Amino acid sequence: MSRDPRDVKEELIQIYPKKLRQKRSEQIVVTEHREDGSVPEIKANVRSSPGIITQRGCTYAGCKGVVIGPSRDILSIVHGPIGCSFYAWLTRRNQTRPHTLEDQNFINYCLSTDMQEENIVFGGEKKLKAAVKEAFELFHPKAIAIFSTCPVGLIGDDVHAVAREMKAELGINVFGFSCEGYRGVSQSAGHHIASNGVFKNVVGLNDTPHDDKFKVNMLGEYNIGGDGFVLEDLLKRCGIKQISTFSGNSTYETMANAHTADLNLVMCHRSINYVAEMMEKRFGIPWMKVNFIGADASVKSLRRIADYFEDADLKARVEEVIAEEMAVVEATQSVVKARCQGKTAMLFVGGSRAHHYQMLFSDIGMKTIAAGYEFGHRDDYEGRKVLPGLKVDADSKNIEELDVVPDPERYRARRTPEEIAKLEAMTENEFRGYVGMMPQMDDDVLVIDDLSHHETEKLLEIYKPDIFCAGIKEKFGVQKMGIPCKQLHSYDYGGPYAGFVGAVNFYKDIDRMVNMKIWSFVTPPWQSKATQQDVVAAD
Ligand code: CFM
Repeated sequence: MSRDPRDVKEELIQIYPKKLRQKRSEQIVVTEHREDGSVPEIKANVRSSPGIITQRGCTYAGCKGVVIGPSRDILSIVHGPIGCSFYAWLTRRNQTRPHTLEDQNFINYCLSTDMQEENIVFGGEKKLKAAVKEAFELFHPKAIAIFSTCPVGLIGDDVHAVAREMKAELGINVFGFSCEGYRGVSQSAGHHIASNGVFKNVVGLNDTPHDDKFKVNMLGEYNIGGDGFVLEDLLKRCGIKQISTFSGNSTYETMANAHTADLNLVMCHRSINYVAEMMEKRFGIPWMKVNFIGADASVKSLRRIADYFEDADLKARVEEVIAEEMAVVEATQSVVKARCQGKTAMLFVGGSRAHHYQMLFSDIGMKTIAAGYEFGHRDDYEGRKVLPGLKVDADSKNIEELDVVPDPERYRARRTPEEIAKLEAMTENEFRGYVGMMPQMDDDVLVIDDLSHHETEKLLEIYKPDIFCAGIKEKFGVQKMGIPCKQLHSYDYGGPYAGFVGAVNFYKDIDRMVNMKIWSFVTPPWQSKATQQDVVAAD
């Protein structure tokens, strides 16, 4: 593992044709902290090249699957061929918990217009209208969301016109998303489109006030494997009221009511920073980057929330909760750390977790030796300070930028500019800011955007890490190379991994994986001395 990462970089890309090699070379950097505080520039959020096996998903997946899907009582109808709906059906482990058995919960359903060739030729709007009406009669939801798949954009069906018509006719909220799979370079475009849609069509519609003293929204927490449940419980114990979550374990009404909170907590910056910014402009609610992945990170985040509210009782309660939780965490952490210290991990996932989960590994003494996002942007790698200098390319121009102005009745600046400046200084620029992945990494580590399958195999061959973190598409290829693969999207069957409870779960799961002897007992068939012919001869 003493190889110079710069040489490894060259080795990863040497097989590519010249033009692709040049492009990939800008998407792979070696970390360093420069004297002026900057980190190397990385090319990100650009198209994957044809012929490359990427980890990425499509824009529809980001809109329907990621941001809107986890909300349990917004009825989702996918306008498109049945496959688009079927393959997104219950594949993300976003959990939800209705309060009563009577409460609406549509998460288990798979609704699609099942477009056929005839609809592609003659248009699918009639079929969509019929589907919306049928769904309404069956389920009587408060809101119906319509998601466009690739063919919808190609043939020009106007899902927004259908949504408007149905809204007027049925008297419920119906809204559409132009989130065709090809609309952006990855699922990241879908996050933006979903954020715009939920902001335009839902947020601000429910003015029910709450007299709780400390009111927050949790943005970018999707309750994968029950993470959201852990955080809800944690905030509740601290005496903090969580008005809404975008969008794990959420309902339509909680999101409509989100503007009554006094602070937005941003967990996943990539998927939801749009909503945070728009809510600040329209309602005057500032946002703060938090990270509840990792025990130390959770402690820091809780203290920052308490600092924001500047309340002695809250601060005391937060410290009590931290002390209780850390006592439990430390017991497991020290045992696991002794067994995992010095082991190595690679993380290639999404647009957020490849950063956050490094904290959990460092809690148990493990080193991250390579990391990258599938679809992160430069600000997720280098920090939001690069935003003003970002060039908007043709693909990004495809996505609507909403012109948001203060709401004449609902805008209320929660903090003065002076208070905001003070908070920015207190939170190491993570109040209305995000420092990104690279500044928090060691020097001389490879950071790779949109990792390809070829590069994955090369990395594993060269570094032989103790664990590789990615998703289901990579898992079995990696494990066939004798390296355990932890899915950081679905958590395999595990989790929750958020907060203190989650940290303990993660330590134990990783300990089991990196210290498991099973791989050394298995001789894969291609390494076995017995050839196919021997087997046949023995028969
Ligand atoms: Fe945010 Fe996510 Fe992620 Fe994401 Fe995702 Fe996910 Fe992810 Mo899979 S919203 S960017 S689009 S933290 S589904 S819950 S695990 S790729 S790193």
